[in-house]
Amino acid sequence: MTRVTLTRYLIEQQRAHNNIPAELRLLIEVVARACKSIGHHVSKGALGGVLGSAETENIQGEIQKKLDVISNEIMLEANEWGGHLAALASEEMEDVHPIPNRYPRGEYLLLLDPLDGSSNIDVNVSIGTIFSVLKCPEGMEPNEAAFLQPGVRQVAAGYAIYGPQTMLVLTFGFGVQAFTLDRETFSWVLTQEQMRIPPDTQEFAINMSNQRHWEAPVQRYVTELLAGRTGPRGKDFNMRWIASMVADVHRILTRGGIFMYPRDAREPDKPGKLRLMYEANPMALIVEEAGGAATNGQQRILEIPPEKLHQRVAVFLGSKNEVERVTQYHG
Ligand code: P6P
Repeated sequence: MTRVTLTRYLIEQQRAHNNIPAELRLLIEVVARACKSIGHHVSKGALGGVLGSAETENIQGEIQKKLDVISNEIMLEANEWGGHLAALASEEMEDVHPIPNRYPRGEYLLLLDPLDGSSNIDVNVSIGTIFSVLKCPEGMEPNEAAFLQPGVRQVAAGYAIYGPQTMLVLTFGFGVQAFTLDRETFSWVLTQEQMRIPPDTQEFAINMSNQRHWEAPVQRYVTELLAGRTGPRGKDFNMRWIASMVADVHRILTRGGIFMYPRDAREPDKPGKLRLMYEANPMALIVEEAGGAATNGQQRILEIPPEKLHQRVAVFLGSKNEVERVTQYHG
């Protein structure tokens, strides 16, 4: 079987569909190369002195892991000089990071969770990098306001997962492709052309320890799943919770399922834990492009008008019929 590398895939897609302009191709190749470098640092573990806390805090007031800081730095350095970006935003930085004046600026905006699932770094569980690409509005300065576009405006989205295999999953709005890192040639090789999520599932993902804090529709939905074959759903369900969104979403893309991180009563003024711009939106685009659904319990995540760069959102995503059911319960 001919091995199609990421570069060849992008060039052939542009030739066939004219949907990946040169600057966007450069952006994806630069981000994909940076993900290889992040994965390399992650895999060193204790040998690389990269485990543990950096003793610094991010915008969310969370203690940063050394690898959070390293991953963010790798992405900044990789994307500064190419002339494809107007600015970059990251979970690890409070403010938008404009491309320095010494470099040419392009028309794209890149949003990143450089290393998602940090609580899993020190215990060697899969983690990942999530990215979202928008276009900077014509004639607009690349400040925070330029980033505040709904998820439907994304021109590309993807993630890398650093697990037993290192994989890159991408969408440009024409289906979902997966690439596996060939560690001998250090190339991304196309291994899945059109990932699809089955509309039904028997597997759900939620942090059950928060059950007493959930709102009624989520209580009802999960209680029905737990009732199994003799309950209203008439079938048994299995549960998985990796606590790395990238790993949970990758499992759902691979074999179906529903992922939920609802708002809860612990912090009623917080709409959820996950971030809209660089976690929920990219994952929602990928899931919808694979035939799944993604809502905040009330509406499509991709249609939520952003108000703040780091705003949070409730997330229900995965197998279409399950997401529609739990969303209907919220109605
Ligand atoms: P909890 C990781 O910190 C993360 O942002 C997501 O990747 C993951 O789905 C979620 O938080 C896990 O949250 O509360 O179960 O630790």
